Amino acid sequence: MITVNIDGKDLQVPENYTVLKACREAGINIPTLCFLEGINEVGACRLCLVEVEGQRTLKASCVLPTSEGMVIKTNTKRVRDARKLNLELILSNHNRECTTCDRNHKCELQRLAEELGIRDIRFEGAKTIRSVDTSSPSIVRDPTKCILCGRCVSVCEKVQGVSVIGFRDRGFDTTVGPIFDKGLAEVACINCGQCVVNCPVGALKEKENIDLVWEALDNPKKHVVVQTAPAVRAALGEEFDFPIGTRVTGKMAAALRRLGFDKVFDTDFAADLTIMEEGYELLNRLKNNGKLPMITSCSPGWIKYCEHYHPEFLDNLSTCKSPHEMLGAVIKTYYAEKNGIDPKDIFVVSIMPCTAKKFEAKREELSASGYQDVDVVLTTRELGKMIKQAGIDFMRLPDEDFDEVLGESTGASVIFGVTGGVMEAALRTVAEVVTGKKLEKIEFEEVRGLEGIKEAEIPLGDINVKLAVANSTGCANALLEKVKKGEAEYHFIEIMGCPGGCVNGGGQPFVSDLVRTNENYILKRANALYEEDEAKVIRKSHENPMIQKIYEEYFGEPNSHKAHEILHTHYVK
Ligand code: HC1
Ligand code: SF4
Repeated sequence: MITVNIDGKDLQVPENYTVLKACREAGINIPTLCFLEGINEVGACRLCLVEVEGQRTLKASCVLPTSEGMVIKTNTKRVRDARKLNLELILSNHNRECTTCDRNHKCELQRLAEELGIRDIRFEGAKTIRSVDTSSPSIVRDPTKCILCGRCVSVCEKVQGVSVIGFRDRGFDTTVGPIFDKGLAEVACINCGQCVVNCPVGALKEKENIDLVWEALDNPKKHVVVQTAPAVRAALGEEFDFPIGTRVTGKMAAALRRLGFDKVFDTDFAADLTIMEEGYELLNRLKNNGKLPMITSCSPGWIKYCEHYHPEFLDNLSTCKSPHEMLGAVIKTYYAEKNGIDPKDIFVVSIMPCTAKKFEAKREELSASGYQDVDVVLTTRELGKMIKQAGIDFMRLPDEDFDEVLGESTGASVIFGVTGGVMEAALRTVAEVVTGKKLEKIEFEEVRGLEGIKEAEIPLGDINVKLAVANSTGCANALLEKVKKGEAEYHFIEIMGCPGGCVNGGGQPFVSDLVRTNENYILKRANALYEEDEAKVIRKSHENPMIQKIYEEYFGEPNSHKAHEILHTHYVK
């Protein structure tokens, strides 16, 4: 530990701390725009300036290491003026249409302009003119709002291992985007949206599809069915100022009913169905020398990453469709037949924490009934907007349940939304199927936690099953490289495209860098899902009575011919 003096007070900090980290620990909110801990520490925005005794110039605190006896001043006139000047310079080349911006009230630039007391911009001049990139099915990029902080570039490269966006041109003409001015759809972007949730301003957002849903709801000929992903319930409350980690499952169901959906179903039901199909697929592969390791296939960002960057592993992917696609397919086949509704008149809306699901829903191969399994995907953020547009007072809604039959789910399915959850849910079922005995403990702590890669070995009958779990495509890459080189061997791997799993998906509510400093928002959302699991009476997928019913009435058994036709898919090399 070393001692530094910040604004007249001594503070003990570990030797590897930056001045920014030390100041924040001292309870001082230094403004930052480009800073993302461990990901983008570049000192580009020059807002975190501080005065250091003995130094002539002001220093960017985010890249300045602390040293013994350092004397730091964070609130002098010189510091305040310099920060204000730098912010004005950023604002002078920014499209300041705040009232119509997607990030109005959720913008880190807007908040800092207010906090630093900006009233005039002294340097109005020419602005960088670039067109908005709407080529992607998932993400819209507006360079007129970009402040060149580099957060998206670093996340795409360092966390996701994708690197399809970077700095282009020089000086005043510098912009961020794919090379040669290409659109995002023209490069190997995996649509994960991690660039979006890490953008401090409105330069990146999801492709909004709210109007398509209002149109369907207003069309009396359409039977409009909605489903919600596990992770949405752990974060939707943030859009309505609930503390991070508040579970709003019941209010969400109530809000969806008031928006006018004919049925409110739960993707969790299909997560249970996935466990049945994927669990038996794993057992088949283990028994019959099938392709191993088997790798989960729920995360469309990960699937696209695999198709582009690791096609040699495509045969390792489970052939299961992702749960929301399974549910869409079940709605337009089983549910349509049972209720005498023509699938062409059914409109399925999925509420997802994910931007890649927008791309996934458009994949032609996902159309078991002859029509797309899912018609429109909205993100958690978009659902928040719809609820506000409808004037629903979310805070005061009662808790309601999902609709029967496709709304019934278990604790196993809800943890799909956090890294390790699919693996744990699968183990709860596979272990009981293999041994024929009830598990004494159904929690598999080995696969819990937010580390990028987790490994475990679990005895299942005669074999010790070797497992690995990776979250973020960057970690998936590291894991797969080890497998390729023969340095590691597994039977079953879970991969989720986003760090932490779906709770931190590209469609989830924005969490500013400042809030992240004080709260582990990913862990809080994850814990909300574990709490919901614990609160459930039934916590294993194969014990879901509605899952048993759908096999009895329709699919026969897991991996049957019919199940394959409706619930499984293939991949593009
Ligand atoms: Fe996910 Fe999934 S868990 S992929 O993370 O398998 O998006 O939440 O809906 O489909 O169930 C996302 C979440 C989600 C699917 C399920
Ligand atoms: Fe990179 Fe993901 Fe953004 Fe595409 S969506 S640019 S892959 S971070």
